[in-house]
Amino acid sequence: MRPSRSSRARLAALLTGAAALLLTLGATPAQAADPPLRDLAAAKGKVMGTAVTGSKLTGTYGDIAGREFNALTPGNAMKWGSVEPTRGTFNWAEADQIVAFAEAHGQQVRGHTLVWHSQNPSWLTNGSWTPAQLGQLMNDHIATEVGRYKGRLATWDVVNEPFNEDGTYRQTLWYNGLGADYIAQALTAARAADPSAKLYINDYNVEGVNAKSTALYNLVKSLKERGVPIDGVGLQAHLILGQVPSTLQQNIQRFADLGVDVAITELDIRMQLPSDSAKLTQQAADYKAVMNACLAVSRCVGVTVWGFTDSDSWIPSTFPGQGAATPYDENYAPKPAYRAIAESLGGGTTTPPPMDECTATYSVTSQWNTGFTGQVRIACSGAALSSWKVGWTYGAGQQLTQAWNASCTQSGAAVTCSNASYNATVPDGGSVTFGFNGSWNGSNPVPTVTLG
Ligand code: G2I
Repeated sequence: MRPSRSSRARLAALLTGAAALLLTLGATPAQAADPPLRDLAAAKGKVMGTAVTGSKLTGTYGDIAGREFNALTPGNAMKWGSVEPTRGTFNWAEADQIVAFAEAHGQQVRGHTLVWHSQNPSWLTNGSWTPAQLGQLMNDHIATEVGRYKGRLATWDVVNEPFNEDGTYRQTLWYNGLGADYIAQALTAARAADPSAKLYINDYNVEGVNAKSTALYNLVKSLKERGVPIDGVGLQAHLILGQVPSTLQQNIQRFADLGVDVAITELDIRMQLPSDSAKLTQQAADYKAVMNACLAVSRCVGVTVWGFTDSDSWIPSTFPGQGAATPYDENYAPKPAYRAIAESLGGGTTTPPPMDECTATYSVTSQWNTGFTGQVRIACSGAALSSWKVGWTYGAGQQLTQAWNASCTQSGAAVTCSNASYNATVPDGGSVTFGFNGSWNGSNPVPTVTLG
């Protein structure tokens, strides 16, 4: 995602007389509100993502997932055991739902994960396969799943967790059957199935410089030398309170220097329960340290949290007695960690979170020789719209050629877009996104958008 600029249009006209009176009386102080994390991140050209559970994407959970994040990772929905529980019988429902939600909210999707030792269907793990059969199964799985979402997913975690802690290869179904080259084969198959997706290897305990991350480093180096398609490494970052590795930024940098992107893919920071204010303060500092390490390296594309709320975290069931690992508590109240993330992204200076406004955010989603695709997202929080109109002025001669989900006209440099008949309403906590193609020449700066 390219940087975007957000313009906040306070829709005073939407306030009822009573609410306006309250504001004047100061009972509900009008405060400048911080933009959501996704706008702060987009302005820095970074991804701020979250893992999600498809069945929960309604109500407050859906509102926050759509409002605060510009990327989603299905927490479980795309794993082999989820999509093909019985050989040849596919269940794409949750994965499709998450991709549709992301597209409706102008979010990237990180596909997770194709080749792993865990959460595989029992027909696969209990089967007895020759190496040729196993290779075929892996290739077919990748072709089917990556092919299904071709052109729609930004990224795939192609191979997950290939290493032991000492840097040797993990003895998995794949390694035992195909040897270490299963990794190159999987990446090659994924590239063939979707040439536009960024292909990653993802692992945990590889955040600092250590034996495991060095093994990953050596693998990526050799894959690059061999010309195997590898675009990035995912550092999961399932961290323990107070234990952000001091070599995190150095480690990110050494991968970047190999010519690959780096993403923090599964950040959470767990603590012994119950939480208290000292622990939450430490956690905020830890979140900020991770954000800052990524922000300091241009090839670190961004950070994804492994669940944004403590009510949707894998920690308590896996580490009994531990939890509170995410930026929102179980009741969706932002914790100090949320504020720390916002601050690291240049926000977090005001309180409380957005209460009475709708905002329009312009971003360029892809760009080539003379053309580009862009989108505008209109999001409301504490307010709502029954129709909308946005405008901007192009500063470098850009010319719209086509728009969808809005009717747009351009006169000289001035563009005006208004809602289509079917997306006039932007509910409180909801958003509408429309897209367009345009041409550009020389430069393609992001204009300031006005709403209202
Ligand atoms: O284990 C934490 C993460 C480590 N890196 C790879 C990730 O894919 C992994 O995610 C977790 C999910 O967050 C959990 O939700 O992977 C776990 C499995 O290794 C997931 O747990 C499983 C439970 O084990 C199942 O009992 C449950 O049916 O979640 C399933 C769906 O809720």
